[in-house]
Amino acid sequence: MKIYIDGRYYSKEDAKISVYDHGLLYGDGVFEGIRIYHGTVFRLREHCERLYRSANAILIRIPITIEEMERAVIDTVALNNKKNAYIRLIVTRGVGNLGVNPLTCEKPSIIIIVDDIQLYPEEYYAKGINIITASTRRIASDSLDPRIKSLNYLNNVLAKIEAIQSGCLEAVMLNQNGYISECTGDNISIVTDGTIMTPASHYGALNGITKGAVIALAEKLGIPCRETALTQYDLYTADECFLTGTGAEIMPVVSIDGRLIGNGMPGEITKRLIASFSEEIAAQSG
Ligand code: PXG
Repeated sequence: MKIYIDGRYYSKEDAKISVYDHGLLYGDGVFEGIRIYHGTVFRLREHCERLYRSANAILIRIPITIEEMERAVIDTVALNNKKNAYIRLIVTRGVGNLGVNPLTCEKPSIIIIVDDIQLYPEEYYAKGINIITASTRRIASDSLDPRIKSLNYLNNVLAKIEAIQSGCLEAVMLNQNGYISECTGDNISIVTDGTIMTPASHYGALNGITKGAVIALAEKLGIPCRETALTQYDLYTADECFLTGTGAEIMPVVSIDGRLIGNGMPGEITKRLIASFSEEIAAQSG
């Protein structure tokens, strides 16, 4: 395995960063998770654009251009010779003093890891998962906008622990006003009366690239789709529910807080989207 750090490649054993890096000391940095399908990087430009937007929002100036970043990702993928894998692209604030002040950090560091990923066991894609609502609220947008994909995942980690302690694989989080935002590592959507509905990102959700891909697919398939405000009642009374994310792809949800969604089986529209999504992946890579 070859890991990229600031323009050089290291083996997994030698890929190390300073303990003075503010990414470690303060979670001060941004990242992306990207998929490689059949040797092609999925939606690389979109991921890089989101990375640069996240960095800009927290005043990190990435020391290479977006084109150079794309090239670095593609080169690292080629060097690792993996056809189906996951890319973790990280930009940290860099090495500084002990002390929050980011101005002591001279240069942001760029790290690219290419490795395998499986977020959910395979059998759940056919039968769906149960989720709970976490009591941990999504961090408020005026504290740290959830559209920034930062290295600060503690809020999500706490909600994930709630999910696991309840025997679930994922938890949905509400925002400060009680509206549905997203899950700990996935966006959430429902289907009611044939319409797909998903919280708009200003309700406290990451602007998910998989969610965007699914909305585009829905349009192609002629399925109405709306980004809107959703409450727990909307989830409980939905005909179908599914999660979207780079790691998860499209995962059916069959119960929420003990309420069955639809008949407790993955819904028809969800299944159509899963089928179209895998066709799209096959087509873009073919
Ligand atoms: N919300 C959050 C909080 C996420 O972290 C998504 C939504 C889905 O966004 P994309 O753009 O991926 O469709 C994410 C993405 C992991 C892992 O290691 C998490 C994600 C992606 C890949 C791996 O848990 N989350």
